[in-house]
Amino acid sequence: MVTTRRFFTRLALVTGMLLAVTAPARADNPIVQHIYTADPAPLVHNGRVYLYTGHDEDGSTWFTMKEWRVFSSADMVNWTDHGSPMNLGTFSWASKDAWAGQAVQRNGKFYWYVSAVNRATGRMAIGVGVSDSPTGPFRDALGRPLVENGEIDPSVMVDNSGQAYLYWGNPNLWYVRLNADMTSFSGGVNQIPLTTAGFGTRTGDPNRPTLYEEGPWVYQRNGQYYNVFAAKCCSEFIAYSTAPSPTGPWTYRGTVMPTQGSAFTNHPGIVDFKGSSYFFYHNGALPGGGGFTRSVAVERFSYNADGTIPQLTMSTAGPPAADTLNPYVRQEGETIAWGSGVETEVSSEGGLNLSHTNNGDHVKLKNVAFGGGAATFTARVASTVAGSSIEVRTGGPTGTLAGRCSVPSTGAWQSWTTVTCPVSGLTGTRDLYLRFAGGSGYLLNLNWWQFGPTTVSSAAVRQPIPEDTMCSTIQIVTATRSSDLTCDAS
Ligand code: FUB
Repeated sequence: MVTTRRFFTRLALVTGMLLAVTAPARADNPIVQHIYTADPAPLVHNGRVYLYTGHDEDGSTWFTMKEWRVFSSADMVNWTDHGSPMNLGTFSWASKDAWAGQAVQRNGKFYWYVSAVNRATGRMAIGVGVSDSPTGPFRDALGRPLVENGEIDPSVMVDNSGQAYLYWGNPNLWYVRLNADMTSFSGGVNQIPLTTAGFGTRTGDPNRPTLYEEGPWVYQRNGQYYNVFAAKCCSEFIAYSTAPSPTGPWTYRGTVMPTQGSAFTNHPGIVDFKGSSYFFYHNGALPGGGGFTRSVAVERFSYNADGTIPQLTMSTAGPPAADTLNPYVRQEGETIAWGSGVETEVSSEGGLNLSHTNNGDHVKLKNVAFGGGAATFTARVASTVAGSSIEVRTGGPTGTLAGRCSVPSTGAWQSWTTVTCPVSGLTGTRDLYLRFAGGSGYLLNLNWWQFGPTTVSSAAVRQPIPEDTMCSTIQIVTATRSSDLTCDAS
């Protein structure tokens, strides 16, 4: 994957897509740049949005999907990669096609309903993974499909009465009433009548008289039920219907997002978070992107006063930040608003780390709240080369230099050390760029980073300074200006 992804990045550079690759300052949508993602399913839990996606393989010429991925954010702009906590191997019965799904929390557990081919029947089935954590790992809750009728795209909803429903389908639309255990259902498999009043009128395909195609996203809001779905094929657009009950009758309400974005599918997901509503979708906006190499993106929106959804347009800017990022607590290297050239991989220290950095690659972090000012930058790094560094910049990837941390060779890509360097000019709330510099080839891995404030607050003092930091605790605590600090790993 890494090799092919890098190929696309380098190919873009030489084939005239220079602008798209090197002008990230104005583009923060799609959400994830280091892999292709599809079929977004957001879930709000404990002050974060967890984003469950599929993963289109690089260079795909079909929906070649082997795993599902999880990302999360507390501000809708900086997204942390949690890797792949569920894949086809999680389901012993599944042979291929790790397609769309949705996760929900209940009973203190997280249930992730997904589509995959049942090896025994060769048909698409719906499986359910379960975990104690929103980021997994997930295990097969049943050891067999929950339900199977050859159709796809499960959407799960627990309504205000506590009744859970699972909807899915292409070309039809189905639902079951889930039992409280979330892994069984009662009342059989029910078909929702696809009427033109309920789901709009499609022309040109006598077998598909309504606009409903696939990808239902069903939820309850202010006593009304919404079914937002991929409409018409192909290319798809996003439409929606509403109903007074979870089982209908449905009334077609129109377009949420017209056909846009160079992928012939689209797939909706909607949540409310920190006072705003957000619409997730996918497109083919990344270099090398298209119908089978898709990327998840997001827009902020407001419901109209009558509860209808306004028509939305894909953007490269994405939503404004819903919160600030605190640089004085440890932040993961794989937390990214926009990454250029970088990858992520599983870290020997747990979670993921940022990886495969070349000279000039960078990550952007948005809306970082430096407040009165930062004095130091500390990073947990690994490298097999000498002479690389992390440049701390503002205003752009080659903007104002606030500091530079030298990174030594640690002997192996997963042998970690901590480096600290002085920084200056970092005050207020601003976007931050971590740029990787050095010779040729891969430079360094970054597991986490953290700034130290100029004025040490009680909160900052409580943050432990790692033992192998080259700055001593006393140096940091007594420094009032960044120039007081000379400690560095070099
Ligand atoms: O990602 C595979 C399939 O493409 C999904 O299941 C559909 O919704 C469409 O997005």
